[in-house]
Amino acid sequence: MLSNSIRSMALKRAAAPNAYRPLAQRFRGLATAGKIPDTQKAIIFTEHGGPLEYKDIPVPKPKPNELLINVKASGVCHTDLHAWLGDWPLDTKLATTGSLVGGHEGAGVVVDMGENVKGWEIGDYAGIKWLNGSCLSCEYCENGNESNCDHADLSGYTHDGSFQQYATADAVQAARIPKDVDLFKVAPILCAGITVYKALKTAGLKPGQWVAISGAGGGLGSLAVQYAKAMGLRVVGIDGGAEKEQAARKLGAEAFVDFTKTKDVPAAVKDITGGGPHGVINVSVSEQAMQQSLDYVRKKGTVVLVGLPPNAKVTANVLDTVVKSVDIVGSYVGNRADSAEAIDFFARGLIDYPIHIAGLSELPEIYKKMEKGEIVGRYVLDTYK
Ligand code: 8ID
Ligand code: ZN
Repeated sequence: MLSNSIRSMALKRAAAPNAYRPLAQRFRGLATAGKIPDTQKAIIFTEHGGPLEYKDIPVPKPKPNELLINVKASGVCHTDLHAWLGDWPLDTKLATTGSLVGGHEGAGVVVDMGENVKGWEIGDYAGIKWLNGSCLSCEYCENGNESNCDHADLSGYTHDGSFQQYATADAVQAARIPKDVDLFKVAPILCAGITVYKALKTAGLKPGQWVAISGAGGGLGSLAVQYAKAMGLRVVGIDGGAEKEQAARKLGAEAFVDFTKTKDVPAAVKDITGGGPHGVINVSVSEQAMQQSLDYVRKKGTVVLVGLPPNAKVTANVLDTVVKSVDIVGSYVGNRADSAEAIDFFARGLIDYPIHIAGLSELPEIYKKMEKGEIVGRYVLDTYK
């Protein structure tokens, strides 16, 4: 049962944030090119919303530009649930090959690489991010906006991802992970951390200003609270339920608004922040929550849209937007520099948040909990369980 296998490591490492290292990681981190098996365990599906099969599949071969990474740990992002359900109007790998391995928060060890790879060694720690690779020569890539590349290859979406023991990643985009960090705790940084770090930078806030994190108790939200705190911001968290409130406050939220109990969320947020937060990071999967953020943001403030509820729209009242002079912007993961910076915040011990470790085979149960909004923080899968 899932509940028996959860080992919540939340907030136990305050004094020595990266000292904890699972035993399993220490012993399994020794794979070398000579010992790569032909097959491996993976979670694979062949139709959207169809069976998530835990089974043996071939270990992929790296292309000339790719690393082969022995994945130890993979976070489970709500995007993986969207990919499995197929609820975005963007084709997944199912359209081309008929199967998909999800996952894009994979942390592991480099065990092999293609002949064109430079600057990586066997045994390095590497991360699989949402942006697996991009063309590197279009206008967007040239300007450091690789996630906007028309040819972006996406882990767990157009490229088999990290819900398997061995996964490939373009060596240029793969994240460099320092050797002294816990691979289970760093895994969620590879999407959730990078994304919220970039979103906070996009909001352009100054230390001492208020930021609202809408969806503060979830995977991205928990990390957003910690990054915001590390940046010297004052945080009001918005989410539902006592457990999420407790977690958000423990992570650094100065105030919390429970959307399940509060009749007028915008009024409550404005009241707490003395006229509205200077910035809003929308990481909920709720169109309504995003719409509300346009009401409560402070004059001259910035609303950042990050969460991706299917088919959602927000409507901006032109007069309000002009007279309040509000910025409404989208933010989509981050580039290589954002990734390195977000990992660096973590490696310096500034970021800690609740993770729950489960086995790879338990993914279907995790998706059920995620759909119901029951997860506080992030699930991280042990690919060897
Ligand atoms: O680059 C990007 N833009 C990017 C990157 C990664 C993820 C976008 N995402 C998207 C995901 O695809 C997903 O749509 O961000 C969204 C959130 O991902 P997540 O943090 O992995 O999901 P979660 O752990 O399920 O957390 C969502 C939280 O939102 C709360 C839930 O209670 C949960 O804690 N929430 C909901 I649903 N309705 C809310 C509301 N009305 C709400 N919180 C406040 N008000
Ligand atoms: Zn993600």
